[in-house]
Amino acid sequence: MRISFCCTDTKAQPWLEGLRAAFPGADVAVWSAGAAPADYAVVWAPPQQFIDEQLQLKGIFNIGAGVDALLKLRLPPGVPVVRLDDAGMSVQMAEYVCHAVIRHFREFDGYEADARQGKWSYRKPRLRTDFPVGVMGLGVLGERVGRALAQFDFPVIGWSRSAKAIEGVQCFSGQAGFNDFLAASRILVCLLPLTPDTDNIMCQGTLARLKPGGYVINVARGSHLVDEDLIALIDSGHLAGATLDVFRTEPLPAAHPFWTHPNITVTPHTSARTLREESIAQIAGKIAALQRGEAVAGVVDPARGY
Ligand code: NDP
Ligand code: OXD
Repeated sequence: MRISFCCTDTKAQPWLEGLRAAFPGADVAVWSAGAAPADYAVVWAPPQQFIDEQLQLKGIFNIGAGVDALLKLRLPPGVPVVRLDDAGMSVQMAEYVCHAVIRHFREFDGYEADARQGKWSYRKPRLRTDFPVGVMGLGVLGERVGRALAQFDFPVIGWSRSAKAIEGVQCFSGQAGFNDFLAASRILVCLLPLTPDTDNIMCQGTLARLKPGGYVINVARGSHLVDEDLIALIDSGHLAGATLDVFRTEPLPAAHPFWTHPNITVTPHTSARTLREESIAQIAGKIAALQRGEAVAGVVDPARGY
């Protein structure tokens, strides 16, 4: 068996060692142009040439949960594209989103600013019933985030393509449920995959429907959000601010207004990192299952785009 590793911006050696340990007899190598075609590809943002050279692939494993970049390539028909299915990301995402929600709700940003000035002053406690949190996308990550927020007694509302029943989360689905979902939300968390249906989904028309004093947390993809619309709605006072982890251009360009906006918190696409050991174990388990002719979880449907 031959496994080819082609991951942009990733230190290859530990991945190669992990995969070799899982498959001692296999030829596991970093791809170079013209190398022998592989049976399995382990990828992140590979060039089209890599895909074009793979004439006998049995599976393509993406070392992230989002496959939007991968699906832009011409992929061989019929070869399963498999994304990471949690692999340690959902707990990180729950930490990040709960932190952002609680920091905003409890005004810890304000207390941090006060402390920097040596100022001892209390703010009036706020009611969490006034801060319903809407989670767009109730998949592997969104469901975990919704459940975690419910543990802190926030009213949690969720929205997905298909109907769901999640304890502690009031679920809406499809286009028919979208406006009611938005109208019920004050804090909006985006955990959707980036597809033609979800591109630019957070724009003036949708963000303006959030309850007054709304707050946006984008941890999915930068292209879900229309940057200028967010800034205009914050500056007009309809939205209180945003915590953003993902951007249309990454790294976020130095001159981008998000960096300096007082009500926007920026983090460098770090809300849920790929954890190498857990990911290698998951991918190796799935390669072994495919070799045995078994089905695996996390196979992407190219028609849906996720
Ligand atoms: P899943 O595929 O498990 O979940 C996607 C969810 O979105 C599902 O609930 C799905 O609905 C819903 N959805 C998809 N399209 C629509 C639509 N048109 N309308 C309404 N709901 C829709 O993905 P994950 O939870 O694993 O990951 C979500 C995204 O998070 C990834 O695609 C990636 O972009 C991003 N991500 C970001 C990271 C970061 O560090 N910032 C790290 C990891 C992931 P249904 O359940 O009905 O199919
Ligand atoms: C992912 C990501 O999709 O890191 O896994 O954004």
